[in-house]
Amino acid sequence: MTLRIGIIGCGYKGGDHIDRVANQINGATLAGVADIKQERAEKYAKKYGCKHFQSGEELIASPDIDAVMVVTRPHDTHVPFVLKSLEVGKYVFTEKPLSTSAEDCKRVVEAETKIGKRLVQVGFMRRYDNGYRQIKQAIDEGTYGKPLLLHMTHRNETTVSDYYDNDAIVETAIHECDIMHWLVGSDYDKVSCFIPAAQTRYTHEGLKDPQCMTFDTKNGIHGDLEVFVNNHNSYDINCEVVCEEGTISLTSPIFSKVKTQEREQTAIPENDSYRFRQAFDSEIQDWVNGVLADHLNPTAPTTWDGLMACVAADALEKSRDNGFVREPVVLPERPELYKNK
Ligand code: ISE
Repeated sequence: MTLRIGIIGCGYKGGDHIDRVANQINGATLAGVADIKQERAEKYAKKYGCKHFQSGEELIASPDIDAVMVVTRPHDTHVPFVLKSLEVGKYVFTEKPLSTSAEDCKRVVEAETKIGKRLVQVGFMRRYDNGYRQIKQAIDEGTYGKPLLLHMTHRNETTVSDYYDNDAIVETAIHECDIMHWLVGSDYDKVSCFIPAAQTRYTHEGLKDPQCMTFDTKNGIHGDLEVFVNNHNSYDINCEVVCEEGTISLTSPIFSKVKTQEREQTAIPENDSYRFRQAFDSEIQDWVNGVLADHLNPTAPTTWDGLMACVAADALEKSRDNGFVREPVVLPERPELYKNK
């Protein structure tokens, strides 16, 4: 069987996934697209000879679509499409964040728990990145002793103009909210967000840039994170894990280097599509394989992971607004469906 995928959202990330599904993924075909801006959907429908649906709801309800991908903006449009897909019993992949608030994510947890089967995968693609995977393996196997500290930086070259303070947390730091607890295998105890006085001149009134965050897990590991989204140099993602007997760090994919005029140069990626291409390809292939097997990979990011990240993000926002105190991260009880992963 070839899985007929429908994609809602044809913007920057949507376009990337559309090209991926149409050209890259085994066992699937791009069957339809929808976007609130009709001309964007029309463009891709023409490019790939697939159906153009007038709305996301129409795409989800169509008998020509087996499984749905939600890649819309703003991010609080994800949950309604995810819930609609669950209503008609279709598998759905949604880009991160699952939503912009934990309350909203809980509605998906409830709906999926009622069905009693995992139908949702959340787009925390970093879990599929070969670098993060090597780090996780070393931590799990205790190769360098136990992990003590994580130093993380999340830097973007520039942002879109409608990107504000909360986006630095719920759109950007949400990746670290997910990856750190996954790497060290422990839920968060407390998090904090601090705004340093020195701010880049390239930001605007609604966006503090850079921002500094901390994460402390229940098993006592401390992480610090710099979010700097107008760094005016490159897409620069770093993660260094300090263990008892060694440190492990991510490197960017580098395929060549230049030596010239007594200097050695390597390129740094300019955006996430390039930096995490291997991770994006692997996550979508994993989702497709899961849907075709009628059983999502138990290690793929779940609705619960989407909720956990949003609970941490909510606590970060609270800390930022309440004088940078360390805020507790309080999770509801984990339903059976999301245990033993
Ligand atoms: C974007 O939505 C992403 O997911 C990128 O990975 C992140 O670096 C960027 O800050 C976000 O805006």
